[in-house]
Amino acid sequence: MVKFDTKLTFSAGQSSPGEVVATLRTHGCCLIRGAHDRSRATLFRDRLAELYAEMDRRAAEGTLSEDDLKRCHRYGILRPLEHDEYTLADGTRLADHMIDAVLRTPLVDVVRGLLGPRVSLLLPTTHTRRQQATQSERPVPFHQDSAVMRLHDVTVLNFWFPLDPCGRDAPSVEFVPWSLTGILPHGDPSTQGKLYGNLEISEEMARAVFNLENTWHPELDLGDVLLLTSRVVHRTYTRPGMRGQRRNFEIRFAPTADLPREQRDSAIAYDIAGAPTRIQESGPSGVAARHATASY
Ligand SMILES: O=C(O)CCC(=O)C(=O)O
Repeated sequence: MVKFDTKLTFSAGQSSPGEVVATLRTHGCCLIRGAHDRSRATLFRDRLAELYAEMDRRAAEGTLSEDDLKRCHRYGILRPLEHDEYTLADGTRLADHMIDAVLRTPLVDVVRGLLGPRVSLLLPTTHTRRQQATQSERPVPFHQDSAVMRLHDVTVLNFWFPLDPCGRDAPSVEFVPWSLTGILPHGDPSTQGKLYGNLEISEEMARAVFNLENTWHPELDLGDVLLLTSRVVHRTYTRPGMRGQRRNFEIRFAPTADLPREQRDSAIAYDIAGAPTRIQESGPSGVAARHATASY
């Protein structure tokens, strides 16, 4: 673990996009410290706390819609891109904060370097998440995002922003830090009935292929961002004795031209050759962007 910490950790402003992209190509994941405004992250986190409390209250009293129960509550997920009314006190939409955290910061250079100048923001897998050490639903098991999204031949880049300190007292993310070229067998029959059973790479399979002594699970704080590509094997990092909760948001981009028609039509396309601009003709907007596709 220690050797990966050095290799895979960058500091904002002290590393070139080229170095980050090269690391992603080899290892499928890395961490950039200090790449997200901490005070805005705190505001975002506090607003999320209210929204999660509201979702829990409505789930408990039985007034949450079937759709929200199925797609959000049991996964600990909220979808700000489907809710224009989710705003910070100053009126900023949570969705805009998430998008700007990548497209209006130097992180956009990494997107361009890895994916090219025409990219799409994938709505179904751009969301917030809550993991609590004590939650009743199990945490996310080993998987590859490519398999979950059924985008085996498309490179998707996920920016995962922690909004609580995590990795010591609260769950974080654990990686087998190698960029693979293929998709491992998944969908463990023994866990089919369980949450995430369809995407799970079994522990047995992971052990047969990798040395799991060498996973990477950095401790994270507000201001950090994890970057991961879609074939890297990863899961929620939990350990006995953890007591805390972690909120985060994650936002995913793919090269527009590589997306199959269906995903392209339900994504938001950007031209990032220069200053990022949204390509208006393509994709849904605001609350209209409602998706029935599988969550995870
Ligand atoms: O947030 C987590 O605990 C796991 C996230 C994950 O596996 C993913 O975003 O693909």
